[in-house]
Amino acid sequence: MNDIKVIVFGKENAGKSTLIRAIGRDVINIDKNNTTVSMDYGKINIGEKKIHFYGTPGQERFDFMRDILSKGANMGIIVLDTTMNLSQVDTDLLNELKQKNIPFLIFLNKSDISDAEPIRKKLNGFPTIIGSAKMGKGVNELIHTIVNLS
Ligand SMILES: Nc1nc2c(ncn2[C@@H]2O[C@H](COP(=O)(O)OP(=O)(O)OP(=O)(O)O)[C@@H](O)[C@H]2O)c(=O)[nH]1
Ligand SMILES: [Mg+2]
Repeated sequence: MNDIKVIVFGKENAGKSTLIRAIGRDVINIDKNNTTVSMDYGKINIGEKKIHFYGTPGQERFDFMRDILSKGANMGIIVLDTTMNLSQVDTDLLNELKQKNIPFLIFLNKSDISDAEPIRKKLNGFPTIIGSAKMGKGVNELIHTIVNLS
């Protein structure tokens, strides 16, 4: 498969839009007052592969957008804000992706200002990458893991 559709999930303010900006060059963020009101989109080409990233809005009122964007997804990324504890929204997301059989990675974001290890330990058994979308840390590892999984 040469076109890979990756959906970026996570709760409000986790850093989804920032992560997509860190991944690609031609990126669209549809934001209003610094929150995503529709979607983000970014694309990277690696060899023969085109990886399309669709960022979802974190606000609950946009639940419908997540369903629309998730159609035909090959992979998911769950962005977690490691300055906060795991929330119900996060565990619901994990369970939903497991149920839908969509392979996913968890990006433990904001590790520039927080110790991500405690959350990583709690997520024992899930594939995690510690990073910082803002600093561009962990982004290459994320891309390579996606390419290897696809
Ligand atoms: N310190 C730090 N701040 C970050 C990092 N990633 C994102 N942020 C900040 O977190 C805030 C929210 O980032 P966004 O990328 O807009 O978050 P989002 O998940 O797209 O938010 P919604 O679209 O509202 O769901 C912004 O102020 C970012 O600068 C990071 O790795 N480290
Ligand atoms: Mg956003």
